[in-house]
Amino acid sequence: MQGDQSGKSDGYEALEVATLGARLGGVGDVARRVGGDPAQWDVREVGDGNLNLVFIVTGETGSVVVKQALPYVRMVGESWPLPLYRAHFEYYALVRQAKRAPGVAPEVYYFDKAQALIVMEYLHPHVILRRKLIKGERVEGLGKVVGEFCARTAFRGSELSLSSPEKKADVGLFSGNVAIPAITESLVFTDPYYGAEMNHHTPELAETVAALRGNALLKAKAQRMLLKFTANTETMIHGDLHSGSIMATDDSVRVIDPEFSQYGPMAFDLGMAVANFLMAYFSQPAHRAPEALEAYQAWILEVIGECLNRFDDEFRRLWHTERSGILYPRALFEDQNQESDTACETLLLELRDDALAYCGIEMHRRVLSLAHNADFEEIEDTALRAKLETRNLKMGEELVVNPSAYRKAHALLALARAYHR
Ligand code: SR1
Ligand code: MG
Repeated sequence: MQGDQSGKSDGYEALEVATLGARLGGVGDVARRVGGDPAQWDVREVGDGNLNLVFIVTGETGSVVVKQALPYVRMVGESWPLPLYRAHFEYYALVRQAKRAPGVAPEVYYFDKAQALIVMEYLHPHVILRRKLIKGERVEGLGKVVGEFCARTAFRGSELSLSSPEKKADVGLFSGNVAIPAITESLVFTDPYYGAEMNHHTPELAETVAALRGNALLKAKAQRMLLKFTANTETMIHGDLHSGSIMATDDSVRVIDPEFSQYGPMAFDLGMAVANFLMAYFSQPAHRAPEALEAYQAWILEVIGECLNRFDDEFRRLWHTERSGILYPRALFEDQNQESDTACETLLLELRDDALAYCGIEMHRRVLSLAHNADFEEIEDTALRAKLETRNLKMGEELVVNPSAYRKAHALLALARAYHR
């Protein structure tokens, strides 16, 4: 039910630490998980993202996370209203991810549409991956889990797997989410490439930025990728798969926060994840002692290689075992005694090119547009920050303009090493 333009429904009220126990203590699913007297629950607001309220609630039996949308963009304030309905889509996405890539997204315990709130699994002792990458901590299986997550959600949310009516119905459902894709359309694809109002960048980057924005081919290519992003409803994407949307321990990886989910290009999530690994790579000289730098950067590159290879391997596996939709049907290939591997490999190459182009665009927007990332932003020495950001911007430019030159993971990793040097 939508009451006004912000999608604010009648009775919506933002949660507060002091009122959360009273408001959710009567909800059976929540009360059972947390346990004890709701008046005694320990409630902490921990939201450090750009948009929402996030609480960790602990009682006698356990802990849950409560995430509630605000009717505006938290990082900007009430001057930028944002519909509460985005919480519905995050809920729908979490439910679908649980089916399509089991065990990776947090389990949902309770959803209240009018209050735009989701109560979900408390991931512990997981921390935001970006913090671990800045600290120089390794995560076993990182590339594997992220690569497989991207492949499974891409494949199983598409008409390679879903029936045509089911897929169309879901695309119809998600098409109600207009405000969130609009953020990505401008902040990610367009704003980096001109002096948009909310942009900011490290002052020492002025010349590099002018050169980048003077590259008409780059801008045309970024807009071509935007056209694919807006027009391709290939699969349900996470939509914001950066290292702040991944939580990890030293050997467990979980993907959170799919509020930017929409039906979009199959390669988008993979490209965004790789971009964020590359930004972690380029920012390392500011975070590591020289003696630890080389080994840690080498590990990040291994993660990228693993992520790309796992995506392809898992996609191939699903192609051969779960291809039950209208696309590339067995009737055309296997049933005619013809192999379909060539078709699969051709598609994978197209996806790799798209992923690398999206990757380059994400590398640009995190340095030039509104929402920067801590990997670079926490570097206080702005001259050093600009030097490292320049490497990142230039590699991003090469990827957007010429992605097919880096289809092989080793070529991509060599490019990163070259820009680092
Ligand atoms: C106004 S929202 C800015 C950014 O935060 C989210 O995490 C997305 O990355 C979005 O682009
Ligand atoms: Mg987020």
